[in-house]
Amino acid sequence: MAKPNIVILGCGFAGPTLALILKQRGISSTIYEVRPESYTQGGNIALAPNALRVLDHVGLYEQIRTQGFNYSELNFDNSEGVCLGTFLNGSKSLYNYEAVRIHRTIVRDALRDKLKFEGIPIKWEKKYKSLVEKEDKVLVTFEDGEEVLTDFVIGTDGIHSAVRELIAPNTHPSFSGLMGVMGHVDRSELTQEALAGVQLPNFLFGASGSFAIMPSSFDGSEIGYFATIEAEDRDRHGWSKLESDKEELYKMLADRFIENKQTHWNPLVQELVKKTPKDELSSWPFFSVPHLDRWFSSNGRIIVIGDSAHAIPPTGGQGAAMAFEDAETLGYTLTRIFSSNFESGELVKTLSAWQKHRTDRIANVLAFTTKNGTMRKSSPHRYEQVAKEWLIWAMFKWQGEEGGVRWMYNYNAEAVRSVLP
Ligand SMILES: Cc1cc2nc3c(=O)[nH]c(=O)nc-3n(C[C@H](O)[C@H](O)[C@H](O)COP(=O)(O)OP(=O)(O)OC[C@H]3O[C@@H](n4cnc5c(N)ncnc54)[C@H](O)[C@@H]3O)c2cc1C
Ligand SMILES: *[C@@H]1O[C@H](CO)[C@@H](O)[C@H](O)[C@H]1NC(C)=O
Ligand SMILES: *[C@H]1O[C@H](CO)[C@@H](O)[C@H](O)[C@H]1NC(C)=O
Ligand SMILES: CC(=O)N[C@H]1CO[C@H](CO)[C@@H](O)[C@@H]1O
Repeated sequence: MAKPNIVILGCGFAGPTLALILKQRGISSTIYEVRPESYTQGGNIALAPNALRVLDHVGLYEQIRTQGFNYSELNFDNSEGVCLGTFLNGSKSLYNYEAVRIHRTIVRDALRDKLKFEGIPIKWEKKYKSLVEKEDKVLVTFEDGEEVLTDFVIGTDGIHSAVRELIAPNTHPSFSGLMGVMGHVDRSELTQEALAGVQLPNFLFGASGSFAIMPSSFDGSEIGYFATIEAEDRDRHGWSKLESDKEELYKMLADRFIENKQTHWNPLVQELVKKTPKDELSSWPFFSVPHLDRWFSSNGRIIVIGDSAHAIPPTGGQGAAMAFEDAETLGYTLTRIFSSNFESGELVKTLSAWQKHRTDRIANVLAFTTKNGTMRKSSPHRYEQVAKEWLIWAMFKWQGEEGGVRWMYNYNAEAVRSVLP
């Protein structure tokens, strides 16, 4: 077979990871990204042990480890700061990794630097106009007129994926009714009294929303937070307008976490909101993507992974992890497909085996994250709040600190090899 050639559309988390796994196995690819190289997106991201395992496999864990805040125990409190339980989000002894809270841009830049180091080309501000399947190839035409004939096109173009439209038309993402608002404050700005009231990192639940407080720098000097609140749906223009309207984002926080009649929030939450540099607030509406029966086109030459194939609600901190795992497993699958003894008639069967391996796992992760998602919503009645607190408490008593998530954090993408024909 001629030298394999793969086009990857999207340079977020899944795209670069796939390119690096392929490169380790001698398979070259090119990444095309619609945004300019200078575009940045703020906010922090939680990397669970299963996300870190993939980053380790592409040689980036050691570097990332020292640039984010590592921790094992996450505390759950009510709004007053009364502890309801603790949960192990990571653990060196159980899962081989602690959890890491880190700036999104650090992870993104580490991936991009590694691509450059490995000589993997990234072409910025490239939007495709059409993808046409031609027997065992795909012809990609870009808006600037460039044409590329390739063996595979992999759509890693995120939640509003255009590539998904070709595989499963009219599968538009829908707004879940919840959004996140994120900010951070320097630890030195906060009073000792407020800091003493809450054990960090902490996930606080109250009747007006939930508020996660997590240090986000290696030495813990930066205290980030992530508020989850209910919101009205908007169109894409409305969401990007809100993202740049920092006064409005601030007001959303202040109404719920400072001057809320329903809930009294402990001093740390109130101080964090009051002392946030407003221009650094960011927002994230939670969308879900309808279930796709197939992640690839009928002849198997166009494939989607990551947020374009599925969107995981943010409640379990697993969205990026699933994108990383998809990328690593697809890397091994394509390696198998390009191996010398591969029968080309087996392509769809091989991709189906890979997809089943992934969808089975994602179904389990979704079950975990959505059950917990309903807890994050605000509760209009006091008794519901009490029930919610009791529920969280009972869950910890029953399951213990480990919380029955060993299967989620100990996953190793190399396992896909044993299911491929
Ligand atoms: C603010 C925020 C906070 C988050 N926090 C967490 C968290 O704490 N933990 C967690 O696990 N997950 C979190 N997530 C989710 C996580 O970021 C996503 O699940 C993950 O980034 C998905 O990776 P991806 O590569 O599939 O898509 P993305 O990272 O979205 O990358 C898609 C890329 O494709 C590009 N693109 C789009 N269209 C095209 C096109 N037509 N052609 C070429 N390129 C295109 C985009 O510009 C983008 O660069 C968060 C998301 C957001 C927005
Ligand atoms: C976690 O952070 C501490 C410093 O806060 C550091 O001493 C330790 O080595 C880190 N552990 C890992 C696994 O990075
Ligand atoms: C830790 O657990 C909480 C609750 O399940 C979740 O929201 C958070 O994102 C998790 N963090 C990681 C790194 O998995
Ligand atoms: C039902 C379910 O999946 N519950 C999980 C919710 O989150 C807690 C802590 O994060 C876990 O311990 C539970 O297993």
